[in-house]
Amino acid sequence: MALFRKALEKLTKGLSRTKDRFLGGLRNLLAGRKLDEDLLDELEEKLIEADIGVATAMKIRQDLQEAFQQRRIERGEDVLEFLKTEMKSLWPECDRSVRFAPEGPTVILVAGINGAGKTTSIAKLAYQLKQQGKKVVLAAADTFRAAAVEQLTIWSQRIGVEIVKGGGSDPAAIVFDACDAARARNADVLLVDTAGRLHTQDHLMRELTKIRDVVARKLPGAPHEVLLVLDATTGQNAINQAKAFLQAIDVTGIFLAKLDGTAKGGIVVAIRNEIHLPVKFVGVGETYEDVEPFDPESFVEALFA
Ligand SMILES: Nc1nc2c(ncn2[C@@H]2O[C@H](COP(=O)(O)OP(=O)(O)OP(=O)(O)O)[C@@H](O)[C@H]2O)c(=O)[nH]1
Ligand SMILES: [Mg+2]
Repeated sequence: MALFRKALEKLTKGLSRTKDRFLGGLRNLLAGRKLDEDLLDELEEKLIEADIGVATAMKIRQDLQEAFQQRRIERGEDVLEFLKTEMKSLWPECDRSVRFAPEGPTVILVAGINGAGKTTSIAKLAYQLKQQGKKVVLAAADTFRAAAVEQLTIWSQRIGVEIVKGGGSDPAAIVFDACDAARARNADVLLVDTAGRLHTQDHLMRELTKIRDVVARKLPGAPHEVLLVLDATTGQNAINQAKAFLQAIDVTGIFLAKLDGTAKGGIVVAIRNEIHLPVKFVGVGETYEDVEPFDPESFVEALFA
């Protein structure tokens, strides 16, 4: 319970701008009002502004109207509780845990466009897994930018995990070696950093699938997870990016980075309704400790706190 409270506090702090701009506003908007068409219009608009997505905002509006007609809610003040319950119900019990290999190294491929937060998110996962007593190896397969390998190396030193980097520029070759290294060193998890930008998007997707094919040949059942890192501050754009990656590779979950930097936490709802993939982790800051497993209950509470 203490842990839950800590996570909630951190997320609430992270979402503080959301609270100020979006939901803090809602509380004022609702106080002392009767739930009429005007208020419904205003509410729908606020939901859309918060990145919840047009279709979902319309659905929530309809449900509110119905609840009002059936006299289940009457006053503006009741709306907040209604919204909380409605949003929490969007995430029925679903498996958000990491899929580990039954034996041998688990491979987690991390993808996303440049600047989304891949390398930082890898550091967060590496730290968390290490805290859980797991042996972690990193693969520096983003060879497009020279600084990328350096950045991952610094994280590996700070956290105290091994890193495999290659002299050459072929990411598939580095991943090939990293799989061998992970097995030879009895690692539990191999985290693979990938490029976010290549000459064209087509290049990027082809390189990703090539990396996936290499790990699939090297280790049974790999990759066990393909986490797509999305930048929460890019709003609906993140949804479009996700769709492009989904066409190229079997993404198994979302790592939603920079949730602390957006006034629009509603993007989590849009991800749920538009790309149907579980958000497994959320990033709430720039250090390796700033990561939380996504928990709908605490997320919705934080959103409306
Ligand atoms: N506030 C905040 N900043 C973050 C978070 N995650 C990443 N960042 C910042 O976002 C910027 C980009 O992060 P990177 O991890 O380098 O992103 P990347 O996807 O690896 O970028 P490329 O390697 O260029 O493709 C850095 O300044 C990070 O500190 C987060 O959860 N919250
Ligand atoms: Mg990077």
